[in-house]
Amino acid sequence: MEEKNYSIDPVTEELARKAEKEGVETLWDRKKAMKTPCGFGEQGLCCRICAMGPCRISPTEGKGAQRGICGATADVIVARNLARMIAGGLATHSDHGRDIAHVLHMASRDGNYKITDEKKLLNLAAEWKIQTENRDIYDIAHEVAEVALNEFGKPFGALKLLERAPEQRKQVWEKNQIIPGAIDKEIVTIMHSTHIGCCANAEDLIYKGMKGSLADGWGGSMIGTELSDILFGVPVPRETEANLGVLEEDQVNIIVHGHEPSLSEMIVLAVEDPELLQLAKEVGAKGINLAGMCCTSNEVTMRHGIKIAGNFAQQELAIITGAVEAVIVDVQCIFPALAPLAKCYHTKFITTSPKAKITGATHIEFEEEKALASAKQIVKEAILNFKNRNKEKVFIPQAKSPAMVGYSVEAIKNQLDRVVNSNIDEIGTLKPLADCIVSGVLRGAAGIVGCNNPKIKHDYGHIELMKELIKNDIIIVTTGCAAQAAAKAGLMSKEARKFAGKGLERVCELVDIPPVLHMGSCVDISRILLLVSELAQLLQVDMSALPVVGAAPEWMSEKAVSIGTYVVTSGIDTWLGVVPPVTGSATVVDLLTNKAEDIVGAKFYVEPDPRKAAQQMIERIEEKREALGLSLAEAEA
Ligand code: NFS
Ligand code: SF4
Repeated sequence: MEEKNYSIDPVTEELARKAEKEGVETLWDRKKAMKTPCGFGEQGLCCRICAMGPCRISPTEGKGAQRGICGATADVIVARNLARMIAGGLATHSDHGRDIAHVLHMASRDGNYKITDEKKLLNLAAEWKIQTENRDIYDIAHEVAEVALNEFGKPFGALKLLERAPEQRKQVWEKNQIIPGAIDKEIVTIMHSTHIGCCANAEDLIYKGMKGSLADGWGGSMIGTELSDILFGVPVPRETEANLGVLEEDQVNIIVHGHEPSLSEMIVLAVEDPELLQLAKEVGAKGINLAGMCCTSNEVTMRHGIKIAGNFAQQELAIITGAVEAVIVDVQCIFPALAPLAKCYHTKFITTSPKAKITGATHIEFEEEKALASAKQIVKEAILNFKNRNKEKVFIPQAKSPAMVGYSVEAIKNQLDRVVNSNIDEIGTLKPLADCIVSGVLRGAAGIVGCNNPKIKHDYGHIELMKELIKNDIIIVTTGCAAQAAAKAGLMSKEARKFAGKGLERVCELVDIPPVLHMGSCVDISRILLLVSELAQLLQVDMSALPVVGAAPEWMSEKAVSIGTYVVTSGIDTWLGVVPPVTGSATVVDLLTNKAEDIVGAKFYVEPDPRKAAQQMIERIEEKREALGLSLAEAEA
């Protein structure tokens, strides 16, 4: 059968061929059926905000409609659409953060949800000036949860976690009046301002977008990460395996897919339940094999080493193996296509969240009040489905890669301490990392994050970019589906050191890390913000001065738009591999890819070719080094 050429990952190619043979469709088939995308939509020039429209305008051609019926210009239409994308992403991450805060609020000594990291809880309580002395740890937890929940709707004041940014950065935000207040308020303000007949100033709309995005990165997402660590543990380095080859022929295979660890953590417990393991034996399986997809996978692999089945573009392929008893999902990044697809196999597609019911799926509501019982019921469904597996349809590709995961900021510090620090006063800081960057052994760091998008060959954008950068002694931190691409490609194994330049290779050996560090899910990009913020504070500069860059080579979601915006607004230049729908406005393009640098000290670059993007990133890193007066030449290795 012909090469599909959808992906650089042979497992993906193999399963795409199987799909074709079996007459089931995948995202790539639907992408083909889509033909040419709408030019108006692609440029951001279609407005559906009121019922006088939809208005599609073509100002660049000088003929046809130049403005919307209300008179909105291209600049306004494009900026409004972009601001709404940011609000969508901000809402999604933040609602995830809020859910976790509710779980912390219900945590109890004898309940399903417990405090796992007391130290992190106490630190956060101290940061938020919550009384801790002579108090029960669960009382403290509940108050921390209340304060976190207040961050969503408090009537006055700035978001608390912004305090963690370097002074210089806070001044930039203050000067531009983009310090966000309550998280929900920022979403509402964007929705209000983008209503028909409200804000009609592109620049101002972009500022609102930037402000809102900060409420994601330093607000909802950071709350999500902090409280998840308190509840489920701060990730530490551990081994895992990645790609669909992690499925097991003779076991009940369960995939958890989606985002919030509150569900997946309970599934992790449920698959270890002796009664359920016994039931699996009774139906003829050797055991229960749990694997993950998308960010839920990142959450449970970081904390338990649960195997990574694949990333966003592979979700259908998991079902197409014919070996998956159940795909259990909660929220976000779940293809509605999984429902009809699951019916072509024996797979049970189980939705669990009231926020994400999907027609054609089996809905078993996950009730947090009786979390473990709910999780067990869901796992039982999967086990009972084992007998329906059609052996003739089963094909599990053999390929999988070993990976080290679990690099929280705390874990990175520990790792550095273990090997590099001889000075007891410096234990628990990023000083050794800063030293490596200052001396030039490491030229800089890159955060490579985001999704898969069939506009880019699957995983190609991520892997090419990562390989180019590590070859040039730039250490990589990664999250989301980019991290899973790296794990599958072997870039998170110790052997990957051989792809690194001399300086990075040496650091990897000394510190015992791979050149590409898995920092978690997309909400965990807040970890990257804190890492960069701490580095900046160590070197006593603003975040924008550091030789640090960001990239989302295969991004697709509104969440990614919000992330890209808060990363830039935090002073980190960001490369996009997919063109955002803003090209219809020269003003907006100029703001994002040029003027933003004067405003927040960083800007967007758009470069679909990962090799070219890598070159640009390397140049930018060297520019920053020079501006800081750091060594230009390669350090003596
Ligand atoms: Ni992030 Fe996670 Fe993946 Fe993209 Fe979706 S799973 S929140 S949005 S596709 S990286
Ligand atoms: Fe058209 Fe203006 Fe209504 Fe948008 S808000 S649909 S541009 S009339």
